[in-house]
Amino acid sequence: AQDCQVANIKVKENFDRNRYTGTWYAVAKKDPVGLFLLDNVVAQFKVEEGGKMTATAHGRVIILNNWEMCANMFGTFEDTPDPAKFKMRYWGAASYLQTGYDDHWVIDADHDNYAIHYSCREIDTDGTCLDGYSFIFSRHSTGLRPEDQRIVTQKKQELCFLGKYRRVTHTGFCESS
Ligand code: AZE
Repeated sequence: AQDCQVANIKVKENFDRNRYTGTWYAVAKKDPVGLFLLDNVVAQFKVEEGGKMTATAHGRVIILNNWEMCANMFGTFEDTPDPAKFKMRYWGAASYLQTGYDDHWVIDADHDNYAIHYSCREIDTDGTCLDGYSFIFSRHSTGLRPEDQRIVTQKKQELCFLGKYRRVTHTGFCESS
């Protein structure tokens, strides 16, 4: 059951940032309002000496007047009392890319195959998410394993984002950078 209240969304219990490190391929995404990563999205998570989580990500974007490029992005994560909930400060390698400060919640992850990310940027007056985005990540560039699909569909529903995801294609567009 889900009431679509952002405050009631369940996140991964006992999230282990060390097991989350390494490469994650986005296989599906729900877009926020405005400019966003289009496809070829790959994220790389690290835990720094001292324990802080950081990440890099790239993805194809179209900015300004139809200028297609690969956005190389950086993120640093602030811890919160919940080990699976972070605040992410992010910025681009180039100044004309986006900067921001978003929630970054790990909804679920088995660490070895799939991960489900969620970020609500704006909560509506009724407590539901008015503007948010979400990534479904896989350790495998080929996509999710069939056995993980059911879990992911269930979680998409709990996030009240079911039917709002698009597949993220990987064409190699960002592989040279
Ligand atoms: C995320 C994985 C962890 C690191 C970062 C992520 C988010 C990046 C963006 C980038 C947007 C760029 C745009 C450029 C024009 C969650 C994928 C930094 C939201 C729109």
